[in-house]
Amino acid sequence: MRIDVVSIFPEYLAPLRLSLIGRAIADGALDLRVHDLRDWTHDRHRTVDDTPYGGGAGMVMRPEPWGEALDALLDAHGAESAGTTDSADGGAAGAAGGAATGETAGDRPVVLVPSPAGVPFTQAQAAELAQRSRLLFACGRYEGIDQRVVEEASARAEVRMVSIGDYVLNGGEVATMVMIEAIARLIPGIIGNPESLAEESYKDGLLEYPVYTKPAQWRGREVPEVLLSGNHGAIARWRRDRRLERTARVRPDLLAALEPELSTADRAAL
Ligand code: 6GU
Repeated sequence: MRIDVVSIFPEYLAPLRLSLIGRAIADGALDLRVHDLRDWTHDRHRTVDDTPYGGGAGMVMRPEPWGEALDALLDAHGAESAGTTDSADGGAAGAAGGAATGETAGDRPVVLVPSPAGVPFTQAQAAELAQRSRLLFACGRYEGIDQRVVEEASARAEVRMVSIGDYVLNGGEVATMVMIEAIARLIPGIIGNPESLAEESYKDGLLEYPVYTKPAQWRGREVPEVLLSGNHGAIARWRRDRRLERTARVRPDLLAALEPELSTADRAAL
């Protein structure tokens, strides 16, 4: 998979090169290219914003640099020569990534525009995006990017405004990191243990059960006895009950959605 990120703070994305995602990038499984929006400006001050038409507080991102960035990154021929901040490895990794990901007409690039005004980003969306060959994150400041950019990009890509939660961030960069981490770990071969993907919260709409490790006694606190019993059926039932109980307590909205599918044993736990 190839992921482009366009931002006026490209350094913000540096932590993505650490840990599991960092290894995926180093291994060539993920081709991450971070670009500075100002590379597509032409004035002396590298201006990217201006005051909003119609008045109001704050600034709005001007459409021209965004238009040029999308031209360079979404156009098949312009992509390799675009102003990447990762020029050391970007070109070579990109050529390999494009061939390996086998981009087709039925797999249009997805342009994600992080915004508190977007549709909520979910695990289901992360799983769907992990199947794509090309993603582009357009990080704007929260007052937003001129809406015509979204309209124009829609001709060449699937454009989605996405929010990571009901709070306001200063810009799209941190939200982009959240989404890239959620998506990248679902790309086959990227996470170490596929079983930990299968078991985790949200996959089936329930939150995860509490976990314990050695020592069996710590500061006078015991590990729940059933976990030491070796009775796999009892352990599975205990874990499911804890998941139900926890979901009911902290996320009643999630539990309500599952209510019709619960078994008699599930209902007994609540
Ligand atoms: Cl995706 N962007 C910004 N700027 N703020 C947010 C957000 C995104 N999601 C929640 N708040």
